[in-house]
Amino acid sequence: MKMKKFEAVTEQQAIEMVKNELGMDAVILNIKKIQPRGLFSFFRKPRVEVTAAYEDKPIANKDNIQEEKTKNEGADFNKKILEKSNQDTKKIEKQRQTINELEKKLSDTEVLLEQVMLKLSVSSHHVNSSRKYDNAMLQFFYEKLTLQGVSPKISEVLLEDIENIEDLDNLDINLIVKVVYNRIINILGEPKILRVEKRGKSYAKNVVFIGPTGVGKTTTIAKISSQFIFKDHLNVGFITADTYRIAAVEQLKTYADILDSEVGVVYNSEDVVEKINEFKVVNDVIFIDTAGRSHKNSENLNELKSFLDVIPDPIIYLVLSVTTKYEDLLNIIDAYSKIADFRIIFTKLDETSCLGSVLNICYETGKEISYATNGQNVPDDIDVIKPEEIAKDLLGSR
Ligand SMILES: Nc1nc2c(ncn2[C@@H]2O[C@H](COP(=O)(O)OP(=O)(O)O)[C@@H](O)[C@H]2O)c(=O)[nH]1
Ligand SMILES: [Mg+2]
Repeated sequence: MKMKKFEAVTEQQAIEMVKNELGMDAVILNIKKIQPRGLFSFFRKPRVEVTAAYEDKPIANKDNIQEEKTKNEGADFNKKILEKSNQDTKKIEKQRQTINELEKKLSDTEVLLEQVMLKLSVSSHHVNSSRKYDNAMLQFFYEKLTLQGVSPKISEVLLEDIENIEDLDNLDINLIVKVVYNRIINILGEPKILRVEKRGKSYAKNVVFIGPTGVGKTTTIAKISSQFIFKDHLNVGFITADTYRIAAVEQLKTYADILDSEVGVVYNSEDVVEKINEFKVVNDVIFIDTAGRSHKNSENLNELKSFLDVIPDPIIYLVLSVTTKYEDLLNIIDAYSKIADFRIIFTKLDETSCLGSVLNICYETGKEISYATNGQNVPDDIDVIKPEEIAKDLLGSR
């Protein structure tokens, strides 16, 4: 509490002043008359002094009161706005929550729908086909894999881990995909790419390409060698033993010209040894092209064997087109296995959407895989085989 004195001519005026300045809550403590004193006091009227007490807060006169009122009203307004905005925020939050819940429900429904669709397609799938599995999911994957050219036997191998799971009917599709995917990757193994380092004088790596006619041996040599020349800045020499077709020699010469490299043409085993000795002095790697040989012609294959036998430490690639029938591919690999130890390059992946035979071959022959070509463009249409991509292809998720 504070006290303040007000002086006025009349008591009423003084109280009026108190009210104006201190507000209606001010308490009048004392009222007294003050007689004028000193010189000329006779001419002055007596005054009234009012002592008032008030709460210790900013002194309020009429203006202050109005100001206070406005302030209060403003505060009220702000408060209301704040309340409203709080309410609005709460409302928005609630709406957002509802939307989130709806979205979640929707995506759950989508997943559910996908599963139902899958189940439906599964059940419609084997109406006309002979069933391998009682379980619809397993049957679905079995058909999917065999449709991609994976042999029935290997499709069963891929699914055997899942088949042994107890609660098969409630199995999550993603789990099946994961298990099969990993199995495919394991069967395909790590691709074996060609590594060439810049060597000392008089040593070059000898890389030989063998395989049936027209599979893409010469084109693939051009693709791989371009990488060594342009990317690794290695010296590359070419030797061709494909003298059966004039065009074949010309084809390699054309690529060698573009790549600014030398080509040697050889007709027999002695020639090739001589050429290698000549080329190894200046080159880091020598690519040796051979004539296409039918796997059914054992005489031709034996000739090729004699040729391969004289090449020092050869790295041999058997080039196979994925467009060749799977049984033929197995026979080709079998026949060539008798004359050489090789890695496999698959060509013409762009010409098929069934890569099952790649997996079949890896499983059945245990041969290492390396590159895959997917078009006629030199040097671009080649890459190291990517087991993950083949697995995705086979599972139909690419
Ligand atoms: N579509 C496609 N064609 C290819 C591929 N690789 C090579 N070819 C083509 O297959 C044909 C035969 O290729 P070539 O290298 O002469 O086969 P080679 O007889 O085994 O030496 C040529 O027309 C090539 O352009 C490929 O990955 N995809
Ligand atoms: Mg050729």
